[in-house]
Amino acid sequence: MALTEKQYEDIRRELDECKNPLFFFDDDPDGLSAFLLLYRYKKEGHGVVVKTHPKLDIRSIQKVHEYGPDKIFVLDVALVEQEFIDNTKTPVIWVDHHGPYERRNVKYYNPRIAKKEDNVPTTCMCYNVVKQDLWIAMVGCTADYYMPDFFSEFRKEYPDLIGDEKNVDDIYFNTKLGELIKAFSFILKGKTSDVVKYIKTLTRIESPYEILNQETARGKFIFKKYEKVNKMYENLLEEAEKKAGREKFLVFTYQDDKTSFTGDLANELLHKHPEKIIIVGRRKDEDVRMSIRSKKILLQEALEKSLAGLDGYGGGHETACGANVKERDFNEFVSRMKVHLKP
Ligand SMILES: [Mn+2]
Repeated sequence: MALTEKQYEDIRRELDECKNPLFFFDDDPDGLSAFLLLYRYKKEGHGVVVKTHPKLDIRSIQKVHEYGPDKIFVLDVALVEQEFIDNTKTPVIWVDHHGPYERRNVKYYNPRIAKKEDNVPTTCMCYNVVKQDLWIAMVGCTADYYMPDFFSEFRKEYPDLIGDEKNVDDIYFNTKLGELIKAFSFILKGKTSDVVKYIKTLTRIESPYEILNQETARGKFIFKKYEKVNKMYENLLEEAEKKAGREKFLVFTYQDDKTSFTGDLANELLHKHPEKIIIVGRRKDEDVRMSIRSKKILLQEALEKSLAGLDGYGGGHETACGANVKERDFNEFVSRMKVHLKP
């Protein structure tokens, strides 16, 4: 349920009662799917991917001026700075499943306010608002390892997309639906001007088969991008796999200025090595940007302790978080994590 029926109705009314909404959303499949669900229902407005991970701050005010919206929706973005809210006269509706944080003058829909350990994906909440595009809802939920209550409905309608798989982890990595998750993730990689074109195309796709079977020109457009990025991804995955040894930790870093695969890689490495703690880092400028994953071991306290006194930051969920440290501090950070997470 996550939010109450009344809250879903409120969000629906907010959507129905605006003319030109601006949607800010996180740059992962959950954020993208949440946006697609609301936008395809409303058929008006504009979407902007939030790359200033994981927060929406004053830098994005320029987008508000550019589009002149009458309502702002923020989807799956962990942090919205008070300064951002205070600097726009437009009402802000924030739907998310991180935090929660104390904010003024914003309509904040977050299941964790009522129940701290609730982690229902933003996509799932948006589906409860619009009740359409079941396949997009399933993509976003599965990408966040969440088994939604509409799963059996989905299986009935799209049996070939999930085969006989039952648990979310296997659906993610062994099925056609998993391929769609990667397509949703990979179209967000690369130059912003290109990303905008792929997102625009996705707002018009009518069925998952358009993409998977390349049935239309726009489906083909998405699929080609997926294939191209997937080649780079598979190469990195193969390299990372070589780092898996006896140790509890699997640590892999790579150098890249443009493309962040750390989240995707960490997820798949964890699927292949569920007993391990995964740290995947991308070296860029002087920083290492990391995705950290585990199946059951809680990471947040160790993360906080390991970052103490270092030039870095991090956060996220208990078994899936992100962190950023200076390259010179990386080894120290990893060895501290090993100490704090010693069984
Ligand atoms: Mn999310």
